[in-house]
Amino acid sequence: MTEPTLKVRGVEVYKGALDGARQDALVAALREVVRQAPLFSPMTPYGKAMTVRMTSAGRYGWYADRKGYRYERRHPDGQAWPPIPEEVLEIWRDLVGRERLPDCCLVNVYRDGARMGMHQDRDEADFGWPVLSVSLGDSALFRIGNTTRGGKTESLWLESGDVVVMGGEARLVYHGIDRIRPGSSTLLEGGGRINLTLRVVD
Ligand code: MD3
Ligand code: FE
Repeated sequence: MTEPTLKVRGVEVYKGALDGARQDALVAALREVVRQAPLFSPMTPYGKAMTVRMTSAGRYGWYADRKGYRYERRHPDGQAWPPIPEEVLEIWRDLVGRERLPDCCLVNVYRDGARMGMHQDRDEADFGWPVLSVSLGDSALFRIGNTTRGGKTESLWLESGDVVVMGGEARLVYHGIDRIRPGSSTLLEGGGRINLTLRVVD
């Protein structure tokens, strides 16, 4: 296991953790995930569609509609979620360990002005396990707040190939994506950003 490049409020950032070849391999594996489990725009409880498009791999997928946020065993089309690609699990084993593997790999796709408002990740049973995030494609302005809503925040740019681990004190901090910098990466044909978040669900 390697050392983080920087630590912001307990959030561990591994800059450039994935070289170009590994990023390309991830994109190819994710293309297959999206073929089996097409992207959709979850609805917020307020009845507005999220600007980020999503799908999942693993035993559970994250889902949202007017009834709320939750993990589901099946894609909204009815099929089980595809398995988490081996290339993705390898990143978790390197930085988190082999004791437990993630149950869910949420795939977030950001295109044309998509963003994600400040929120906590608290739909999981055990906050003792960290969340791991992988950034691919265009750079994103990531905002880190506090364990309660409001207060001062800190922002940092996440670039393609960066990996972030949120464990311990950082696991329940509010966070969000303010904006994407179009044209900042050539990884994805047609531009945009993909973020993977790996979570232990139950
Ligand atoms: C800090 N995704 O899917 S990843 C999410 O870039 C989510 O798509 C963002 O927030 C994205 O829930 C941010 C970085 C991240 C992920 C999970 C966290 C930061 C976190 C959980 C706890 C604290
Ligand atoms: Fe989150």
